[in-house]
Amino acid sequence: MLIKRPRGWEIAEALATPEDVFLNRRALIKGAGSIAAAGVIGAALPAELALARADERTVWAKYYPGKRNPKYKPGRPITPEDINAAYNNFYEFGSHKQISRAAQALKVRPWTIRIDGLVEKPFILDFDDLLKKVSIEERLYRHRCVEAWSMTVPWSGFPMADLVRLARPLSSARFVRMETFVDKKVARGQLAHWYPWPYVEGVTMAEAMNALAFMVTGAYGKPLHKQFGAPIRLHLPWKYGFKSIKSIVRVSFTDKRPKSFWETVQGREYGFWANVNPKVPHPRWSQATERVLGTDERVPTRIYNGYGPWVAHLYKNMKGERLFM
Ligand SMILES: Nc1nc2c(c(=O)[nH]1)N[C@H]1C(S)=C(S)[C@@H](COP(=O)(O)O)O[C@H]1N2
Ligand SMILES: [Mo]
Repeated sequence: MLIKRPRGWEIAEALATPEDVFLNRRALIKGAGSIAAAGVIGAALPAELALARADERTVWAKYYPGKRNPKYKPGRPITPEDINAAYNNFYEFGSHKQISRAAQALKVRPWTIRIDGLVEKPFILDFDDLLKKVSIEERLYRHRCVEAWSMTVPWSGFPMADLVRLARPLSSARFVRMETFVDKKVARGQLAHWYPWPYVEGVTMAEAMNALAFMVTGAYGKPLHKQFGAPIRLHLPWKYGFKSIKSIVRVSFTDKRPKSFWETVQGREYGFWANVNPKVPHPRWSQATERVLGTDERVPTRIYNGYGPWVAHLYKNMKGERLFM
């Protein structure tokens, strides 16, 4: 019999509390009551069923798989699609990982993105048109959730810098603020009134223009699964996963630093920068190691999730900022 003893750098899984546990406890104390109504329980869904509507699949299928960009070598095996597609954070559909079935209620076509704020001229961007204006490529990226688990995904998409150029921001724009859809009828998790819907995230213009910042429209060689944030989500591989906002409907340019969803919920624990750093623990657990999704391995976490050569320069001379929360 093999008895596994944790080594020094291993942490008990229970120490990494899922983001909701603490909050639901708090909501209970506040007397919010019907949490069950918000937590839509869905069974895991086979990946091939993930695109429920035929038109959504066929119209976009021709863009995938994008040509693989060999610059981004993850150094780890790709997380199996069926595992990844059944283990998601998407609070709009419930505050647990098994939201894949519930997320199939999301209608992703037609889909529009409002571009506004400090731009030459605000406009509505239709997602089908957007796909025609960009060039889709595939990148293998590591993703590190703040809850200390990680995955490796073959995303398809295009650089965020291309979206910024299409938006034609004014020189006064300093930040990009993004929003997820709100539809309580579709996304039952949004009935949880103690969360500050819509989900909001933001980055600086320099971060948005960085080569790594990737607008994701596909995964595993197909149009994006709904549970991954279809039809378009962000991925910032050097930051904790919560920065990578899903199902984006609005992109605004602003001179004020946006306050993100998790910062609003719990500013002591989730900051604006949220760069990965194994040496800066979350107030309630260590960030030193991560559980690799689909394996029983724990591996050491790396600063900037191993993407320092691309991004560390962005944070030089930013003393006094909480860069790693
Ligand atoms: N709109 C929205 N975006 C979101 C989230 C969310 O709950 N809602 N969760 C974030 C978190 S915490 C993580 S780890 C990733 C998870 O992405 P995945 O489900 O594709 O693994 O999405 C991020 N983007
Ligand atoms: Mo996360």
